[in-house]
Parts: sequence; structure tokens; C-alpha cells
Amino acid sequence: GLEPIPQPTAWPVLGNLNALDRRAPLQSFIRLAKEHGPIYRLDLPGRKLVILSSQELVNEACDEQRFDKLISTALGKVRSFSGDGLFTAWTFEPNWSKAHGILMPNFGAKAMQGYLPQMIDIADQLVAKWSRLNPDEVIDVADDMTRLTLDTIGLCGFDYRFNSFYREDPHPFVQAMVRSLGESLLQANRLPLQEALLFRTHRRHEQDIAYMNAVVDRLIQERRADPQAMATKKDLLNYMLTGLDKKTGEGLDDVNIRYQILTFLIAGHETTSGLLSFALYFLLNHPETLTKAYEEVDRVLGTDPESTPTLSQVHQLAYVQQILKESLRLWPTAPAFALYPREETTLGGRFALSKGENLVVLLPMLHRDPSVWGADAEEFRPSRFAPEQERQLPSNAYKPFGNGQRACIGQQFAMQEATLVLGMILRRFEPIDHANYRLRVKETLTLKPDGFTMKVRPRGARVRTTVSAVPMALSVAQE
Ligand code: FDE
Repeated sequence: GLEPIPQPTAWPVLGNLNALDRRAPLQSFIRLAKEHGPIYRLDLPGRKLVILSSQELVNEACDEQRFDKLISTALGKVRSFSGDGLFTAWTFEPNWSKAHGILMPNFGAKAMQGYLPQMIDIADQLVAKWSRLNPDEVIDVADDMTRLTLDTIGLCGFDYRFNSFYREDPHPFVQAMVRSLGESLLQANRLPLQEALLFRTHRRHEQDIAYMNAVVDRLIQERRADPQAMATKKDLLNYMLTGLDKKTGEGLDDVNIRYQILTFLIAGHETTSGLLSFALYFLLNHPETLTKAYEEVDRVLGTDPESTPTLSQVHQLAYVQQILKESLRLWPTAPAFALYPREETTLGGRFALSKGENLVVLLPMLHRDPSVWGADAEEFRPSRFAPEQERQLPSNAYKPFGNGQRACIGQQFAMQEATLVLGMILRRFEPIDHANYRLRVKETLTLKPDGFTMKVRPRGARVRTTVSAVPMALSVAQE
């Protein structure tokens, strides 16, 4: 028989809005899931959500015959600058399948080889910066990882150097992007009356968008005006400018290319930077994992810090990849995706859903479903992703890159980048938890460890200190 979908007590006008922490809505969703179970309903001003977090229910909702990606209220607000770019387009919009068809090949296994030199170029900049720090200097982990991932997607995507490692503050473009994203998310939870009062916020938002458009449009114009670059550069921008969709024989127009560039910058940098930051956080708290990772990195990459990793070496960093996967299990940096049923239906044979209803797949809870991950689901244990164990996972139990045709196009790109960078960091440095950091999760469109800082010392110094117990300052001075 049918069962009602549980719902926390709702208030007039606000509905369940006051059950959400405005600065941490996702963590509110998690708390509510622990209280109300694997499916519950939330009524928010202007939208009703059904939040799913068990493998049983998510597995059913991942059936693309019955469910399709929903552009949630928040993603709808992001459309004010990313339009019908891949991330924010409805599946039925013509530009989604066109861009999907044109860009997919540029994210396949073969294309990845081509991006490796640029990825190494930027990773070298990070390593150079860290190796010049004085022993007492503190690293803001998420800041440096964001420098790295933004510069990587800028270089691989558009042959543009943000040169973030040469700046104290984020590039003005990034500041505009981060502000616009933040404003889009706030808009999703504002009441119409509140919204009407925010003239200055809106003007700032419009200025940010106009500025981002101008920067990107200039990039497109400059490339079009440079036949030499058009003929030789192997980056996403060229693929977008010249690619034709097999089905329609059409290319992308310049406005859509602008949306795609903004999309790749947004999607490609915060998510991957959060992933690397969480991975370092977990390594600091799991010395046995760190030791195993050092062993693999030394064996595969060698201990010569100057040697350049090859693609085959990156692929051999299997344990480093398990660490990254396990980080994405506990803290998936794109923490939710939204779906709607194409027709009226039921879920689990017992929960009625109406056509078009807003479903949210809550990844941090899906990834802690005890029926899949066991009683120790909260434990960081990379061996869960050892090949023989990973194969035994039930379908749709692990979705950090989303689902089906709307899954992340950048998955291989992000994993290659993160594996390379973590490998290069661990070959060279020992991370140090100088402040006894306790995890707090910061929410934007993505998740990051909040206020996470660490120090590093050269690996060589580490070996000497552990062997001879020489105080660190001394052993570094002897270098
Ligand atoms: C997508 C994605 C997703 C799905 C979402 C929804 O459904 O809504 C997810 C979940 C993701 N993605 C995740 C992630 C994570 C990481 C680390 C990443 N991601 C990364 C990256 C990089 C790049 C470049 C990217 N990424 C991109 C992208 C795009 C474009 C998209 C859309 C697709 C379609 O078609 O829809 C995505 N991504 Fe990501």
C-alpha cells in the first residue's frame, strides 16, 4: 500500500524554510535525513522538494526512462549567467544535446593525454610555491587548490592563464564568478518581498555578469581573429568553435559558447579544488593511509622531484585514486543533484510522486547508506574502492559525478588532475596538521573544508626526523 512521505512540521508562508540554515542548507538536509529517514518532503517558498538518500530509492530514481535531470531553483538562478550551457540546460533544450555531442569526445580517454602537459605546468607552479615556503608558513589549502584547479581549466580549456599563483587575491574574474554564484544561491531561498528590497545587490550582480560576459566574449573574438591559433590550439575553445554535432550537422553559436566557457570554469574548478582539499584533510587524519600513499607514489613516480609524470604513471597511482574516491564518498563536493519524474509514479512501490515533482538526491547520505557501506560507513577507508570491492557495490550506490546522460562530462578530467596533483604533492611533501584542524564544511554551490590550513615539510626531512628523532627545525636547517 501507499505510505505518506514524512515531512517536518511546516509553518504558514515559510513552510519548512526555518528548518534550513541559510549558510549551510545542505548540512540541514543531512540533519533532517537523519531525523526523518531516506525520503522526506520539504515545503519551501515557491517549491516543494522530496529528498532521497537510500540506495534503494536512488537506484530507482536513476532510471532515465522514468526520471530526468531537473534544473532546480538554484540552478535556474545560475542560468542568469550560464544560460543553456551544459550544466544548467534542460535535457530537452536543443543546445544540450548539441553541446553534449560536440564536447563528449574532448573529455574521453584519448583527449586526456593532450591535457596532461598543461595540468603538469600548473601542478609544478603549486609545488614550486610550497617548496619555497619557510617552515613556519601556513598554507590555506582550499585557496591554493582553487588557484590550481582554476588555472588548470583555464589553460586546458581556453589557453588562458589566470596566473593565480602570482596573485595575492583571486583574479577579478573569479571574484565576480564567486559573488554571482553566491548571489544565485541566496536568491533561491529569498522571499519575493526580501528580493524586491535588494536594489544594490541586484545591481552588483548585473555588473558582475556583464563583466564576466565581456571577458569571455573577448576570448572568443580574439581566437576567431587568430587563424594561426584556430588551426593549431588543442583546447576546448577550439573544439567549441569548430565542432559540428553529428546529429544535426550544426555548430554552437557564440552566445552558447560563452555559456559553455562560464560553465566549465564554474563546474571545473570548485568541485575539483574541494576534492583535493578534503583528500588532504583525510590524509592528515589517517597516517596509515598516508604511509601507503607515500609507498605507491615513490614506487610509481620515483623520488626525483624533477621528473615529469607520464600518463601511464598517473594511471598506475591506483591507491591515490582510491583515496580520492573515498573522499568523494564522504564529502562529495557537488553534493546533490535534482530529478523529476516524467510521469506520475511511485517510488519503492510505496511513495506516490506526481509528474514533475522536485526530487533531490542527497549524496552525502546516499554514500553513508549502512545497507551498502556497513556499520562503519562514517569511517574513511579507501580500500572500499579496491577493484574487487568496488565491483561488488550495488548499482547507483555511489554517484559523486551524477547520473546517466547528465552525469559529469569532466569526470575523467577531474580524476586525472586530482590524481596527478596529489601524487606530485606526496612525492615531495609531508603535510602537517599544525593547528589540530577539526572539520567544518563550508557550502557554496559546492562543499569545502572551512578554514583548513596546514604546513608542509620536504619528505626528505621527514625520513631523517622519524629515524633519528632530530627536532624538525634542526633537520630542516641541515638541508
Ligand atoms: C555535471 C556534474 C554533475 C551532475 C549534476 C546534475 O545532475 O545536476 C555532478 C554531480 C558533477 N558534475 C560532479 C563533479 C565532481 C567533480 C570533481 C567534477 N564534477 C568536476 C568537473 C570538472 C569539469 C570540467 C566538470 N565537472 C564539468 C561538468 C559539466 C559540464 C557538467 C554538466 C554535464 C551535462 O551534460 O549535464 C557536469 N560537470 Fe562535473
